[in-house]
Amino acid sequence: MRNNELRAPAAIDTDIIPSDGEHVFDDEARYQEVMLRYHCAILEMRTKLEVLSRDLEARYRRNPIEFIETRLKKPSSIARKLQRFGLEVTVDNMISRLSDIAGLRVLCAYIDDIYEIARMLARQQDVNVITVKDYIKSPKSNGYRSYHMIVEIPVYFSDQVLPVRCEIQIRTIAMDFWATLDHDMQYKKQVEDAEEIMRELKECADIIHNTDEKMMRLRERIHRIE
Ligand code: 0O2
Repeated sequence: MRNNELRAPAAIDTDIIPSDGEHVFDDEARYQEVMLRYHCAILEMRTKLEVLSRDLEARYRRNPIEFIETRLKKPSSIARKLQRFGLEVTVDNMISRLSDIAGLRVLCAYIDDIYEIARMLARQQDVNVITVKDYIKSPKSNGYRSYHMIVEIPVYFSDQVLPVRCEIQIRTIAMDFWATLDHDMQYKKQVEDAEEIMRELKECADIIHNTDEKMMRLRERIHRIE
């Protein structure tokens, strides 16, 4: 039988709330409590996406969502971002200044699926779209492409309803393939041929985008055939 004293409350379940071994915030208990809100927002948002996916599959026998990945930002990464903004590392600053503590990544096969999913989410009454960054229409100079939405949703707890923000990144599988390698490159220090690698990465980003567009057009042609 389990001893009650050994049973960790849900709010400090390390399987849920990420930790990188050090206490970054003075008020650890409050940090844990707030992180649980973001965790719950991810659960709700993920369910919304899964409902869309099931519904579209049932109606049109086509599923625009291939995968959904979720993550809670690590404390060290939260601290780095707050410091980059010249802010003190506090739970209040984290809540008021960061919108990407709770993150969801939606991977689609085709570019038009990205916009369809984004439109369907934005239409939902309880989804308040705060900002949109369309790095597909306006890619970053390094070639990064993805559709980013910051949304706020109400999360229903036992004693209160709280609005919680999440960042949703929607991209094609091919864009994600590129972004993963680019992300690895960003964390490498002192790479000898960094400029050359970045030039080649940019080249690959453009090839990937052309292929994404071509695949979308081919799919339209194939599906037009009776
Ligand atoms: P991580 O480790 O993925 O969480 P803001 O959040 O509004 O203060 P920011 O950070 O410029 O400003 O927002 P933006 O542009 O929407 O980018 C947020 C996230 O998009 C990043 O999170 C990355 O996940 C991803 N991203 C943006 N630009 C690039 C890029 O050039 N390459 C790759 N691979 N990913 C990118 P974090 O917090 O930087 O990192």
